[in-house]
Amino acid sequence: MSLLSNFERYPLTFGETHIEHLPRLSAALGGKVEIYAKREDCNSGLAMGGNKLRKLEYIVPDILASGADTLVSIGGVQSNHTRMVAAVAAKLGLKCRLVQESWVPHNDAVYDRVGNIQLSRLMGADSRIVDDGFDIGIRQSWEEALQEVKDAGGKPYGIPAGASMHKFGALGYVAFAEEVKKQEQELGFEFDYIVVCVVTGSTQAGMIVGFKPEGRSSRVIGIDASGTLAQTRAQVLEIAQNTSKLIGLESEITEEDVHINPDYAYPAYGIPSKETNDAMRLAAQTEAMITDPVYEGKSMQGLIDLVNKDYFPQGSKVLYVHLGGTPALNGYSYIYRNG
Ligand code: 5PA
Repeated sequence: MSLLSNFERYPLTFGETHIEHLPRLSAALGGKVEIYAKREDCNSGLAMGGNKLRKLEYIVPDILASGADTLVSIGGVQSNHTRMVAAVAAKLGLKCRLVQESWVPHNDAVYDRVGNIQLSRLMGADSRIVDDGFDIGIRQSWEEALQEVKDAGGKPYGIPAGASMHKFGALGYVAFAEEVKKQEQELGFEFDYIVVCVVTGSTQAGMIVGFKPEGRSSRVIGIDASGTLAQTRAQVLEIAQNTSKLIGLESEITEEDVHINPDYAYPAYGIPSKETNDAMRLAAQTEAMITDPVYEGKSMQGLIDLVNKDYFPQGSKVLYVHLGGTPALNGYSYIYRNG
């Protein structure tokens, strides 16, 4: 029986996402492991989809029950999450107020006009840029935006950064783990490791909870892209523990269930290193799989480096989870002007 049978889900995605074998990338890394990708980046027709829609599917019933007329959320200028909140607002016929903080010290001339923020504006969101720097926690600018909506006579519904510190924020990735287990039965094998990017935490936290009954939580390798490891780790643990209580899981989530590798977040959140860019090029040139410089490029870099370092035993089957995020590439056009 599903761990989530007591929770309502409002469908925003196409359904199960594809698991794709990546033979050319596996061969380019020496054929030591078999790499597969679960394509969360292709999960919906809503504004190019991505991981946030899986999370929001379990939040929408609460939004509808609240009677709110305005969704209020927060992220960086090129936030994928705020794009997805704008998409859900458009789809439900609600208003949307977005706080876009200046999380990334990046100066591409059109950074605040293309990619995610452009799509959010196109979907009618009231998107306002503020000066505050990077922080994954609950933010004052978000609380002020909620108050502004109230002062103007509206009824806001707040969704924190990455939907992570929302009580239902991790349920979507508990469902993801259940989906992987079902697909493993169809494929006839189990993945030895799952590699996933982590920043605000509810994606990995949901997976940790979903794989806990089989004792597989620590096989979910989070690749940190936040550059603030202690805060991200603490947030993942807190979300996983709260979610496991919420769904009534018997065994408790502990530190040992949380595996996060901090080695690839340099030089800073939102800024790719040379190795990030090389990893993005390799995935693009072997498998036509496009990753972004903020999130998936860093987890791809981590995957590649861990294979090169023989972290995974020979013959392992490794599932790379592609969480979306490619629209942000447009904000980094100078870096990739020659490919
Ligand atoms: C994001 C997050 P978590 O925040 O759930 O840990 O997920 C990390 C992540 N990949 C991985 C992509 C494409 C992401 O967009 N994005 C945030 C955003 O504002 O877009 C929440 C930071």
